[in-house]
Order: sequence, then C-alpha cells, then structure tokens
Amino acid sequence: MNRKQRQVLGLSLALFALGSILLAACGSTPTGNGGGSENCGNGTVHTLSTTFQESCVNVAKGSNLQVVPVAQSLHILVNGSWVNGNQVPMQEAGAPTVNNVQETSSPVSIGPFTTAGTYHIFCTVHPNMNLTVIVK
Ligand SMILES: [Cu+2]
Repeated sequence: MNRKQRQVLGLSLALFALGSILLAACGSTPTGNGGGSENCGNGTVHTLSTTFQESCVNVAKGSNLQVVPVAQSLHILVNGSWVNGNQVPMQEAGAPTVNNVQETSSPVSIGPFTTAGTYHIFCTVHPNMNLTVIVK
C-alpha cells in the first residue's frame, strides 16, 4: 500500500466514523422525545405565566382534566386552537364544552371527557397557548 492509498483509506475511515456519529445522534433524538408525543401530562396540566407547562395531556375516558396554576396569571380557556397567530375556536365532536373557563391562582376542572379522541383547548389571553388533550 503506497502513501496515497493510505491517505485515501484514512480519509474514508474518518468520514465513516463521522457518519456513524451523526447517524447515532439523529437516531436517538426522536426516541428520546417519545416519538412525537412530547411532554404529555397525565390527568393534570400546569399553567405558567403565558403558556401551558405541558403541550399535551392524557386524560382517562370519563375523567376530568385538572388545570393547575404554577404561576399566578389569568388564563381564559375555550375549545379550539391558535393557528398562525389567530384564534380558531372549534369544539370537536365528543369534546366537553370549554366556554371561557377562567383560571388564575386556583386549579380548575374541565370535563368530563366521555369520548375517546384528541381534543384541543387554547387560552384566549396568550397567543399560541395551545393544549392537546388525548382521551383514552
Ligand atoms: Cu393563558
């Protein structure tokens, strides 16, 4: 093996090693996030000053969702979502009515959620304050 062949071999090995590291890094990220079901609470969602602490929450069918303030701040909750900076009120079939439920410093209870499905709630006070409720 001459010097040039060794250099090519060395470069190939370096590229292969780099590729493996990148693949491993990319491969582990989605798994670490639970494959898309990011940051879901169980039965309870917490509110910070202008956001939900958890972007989604799992609720057992027939149960209520508990909304618990961590920071004191007025939130007004309704069915629907913020989409591209606009409020889009929308009550999915099977969703309990969430009509201007106010929460400031005490927990509130929403529901019961009697039908399995995925529902959306947003806060009319804070742009992009969206919550996904998954009922199973
Ligand atoms: Cu809010």
